[in-house]
Amino acid sequence: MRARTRIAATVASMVGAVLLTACGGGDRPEQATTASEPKPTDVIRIGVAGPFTGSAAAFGEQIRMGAELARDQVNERGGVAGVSVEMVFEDDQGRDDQASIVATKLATDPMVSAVIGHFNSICSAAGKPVYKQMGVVEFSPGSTNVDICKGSEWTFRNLYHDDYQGQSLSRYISEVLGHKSAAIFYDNDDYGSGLKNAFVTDAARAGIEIIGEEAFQREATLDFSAAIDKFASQGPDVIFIAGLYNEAASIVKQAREKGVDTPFIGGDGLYSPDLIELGGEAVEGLLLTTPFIVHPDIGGPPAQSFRTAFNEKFDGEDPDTWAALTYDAANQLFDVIGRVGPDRTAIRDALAATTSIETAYLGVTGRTYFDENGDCLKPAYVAVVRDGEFAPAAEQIPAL
Ligand code: ABU
Repeated sequence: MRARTRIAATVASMVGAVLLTACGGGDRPEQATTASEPKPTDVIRIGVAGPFTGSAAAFGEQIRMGAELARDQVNERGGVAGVSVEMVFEDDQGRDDQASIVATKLATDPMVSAVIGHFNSICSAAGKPVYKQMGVVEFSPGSTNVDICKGSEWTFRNLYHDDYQGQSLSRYISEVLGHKSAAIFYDNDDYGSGLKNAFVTDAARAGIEIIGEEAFQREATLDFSAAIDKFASQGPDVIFIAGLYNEAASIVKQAREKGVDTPFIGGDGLYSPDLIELGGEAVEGLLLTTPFIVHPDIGGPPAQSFRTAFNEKFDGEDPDTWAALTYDAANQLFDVIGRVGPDRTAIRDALAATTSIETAYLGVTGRTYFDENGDCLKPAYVAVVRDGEFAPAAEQIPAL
């Protein structure tokens, strides 16, 4: 956890300052609708918060495109209950301090009905107290740290969490790949360390020996040669990376340049076309877990229509899983707002009431419904890099 105490204090002071200056004349913040701004019924405003710049900006770019496609499609259909949708994009840079600022900006805009975001777990965690205090839904299409939804009735996500992902990885490594030992690189933030811990816990049960762990700080270095040399001398059956694509591409490239041919497997933070662009030939054969695979062989007609529409809107570019999850989050919010209106509390209550497969929202990534924490009950898949693309692995995670 990075600077959590400092951030909590910052959030408290930022939100406090907003409330102090905002509440004098009534219940609504001071930035409430002015004559030049649309009234709440004129437009539905949704915030979208993600890493639009920084070392994880490839995720942000796909999130932006998934959100824009959903927005444009709903507006072409006449909007939500006849009201057009606009989106406000805020860049958290993949940093928790920036996420607190962005969350405050979005939550104190009374026109914002709900927020899609954040992507990085550290950012969702940093935004959570702000959204909770201001009473705005925070709907993450990417954060998987196990604690993200706990402690706030305003935070939801539409993908699995890392206890499940870590267990899925260890079961795949032991039961499908038949490996008995692993070395681990992990990003020392909420996502990387949480996923690593979940994996290590289940690896003990599965009989996988952990021969070494190497933490790294995102954006601090891209030189992993010392740890690669150490792991190479220890000879693990597999190397697991709990981090994001930028560092993962460097780790795998440097290992291959040193002649290390140990197989690599990663978590969903590696799932980006930029992993392949940066890693090139070195990442061929790499396996990873993911909440969804955007591929011609996966998903029914809704997934294929989404892919086609995305290709058409963005000059042939393919969506990744984060674009698909963002698209689903946006459309689920449109569905809810169409039923209960744009009121923040009504939206929260409607999402919280979506607790069964019968009432689930059916999107391109499957059915989204929530447990009592706002966590989503969706499966994990295994993708492999094959011929420069992500494809479903021949064997998937065995059923529990
Ligand atoms: N789950 C993908 C990486 C983003 C995060 O949870 O930090």
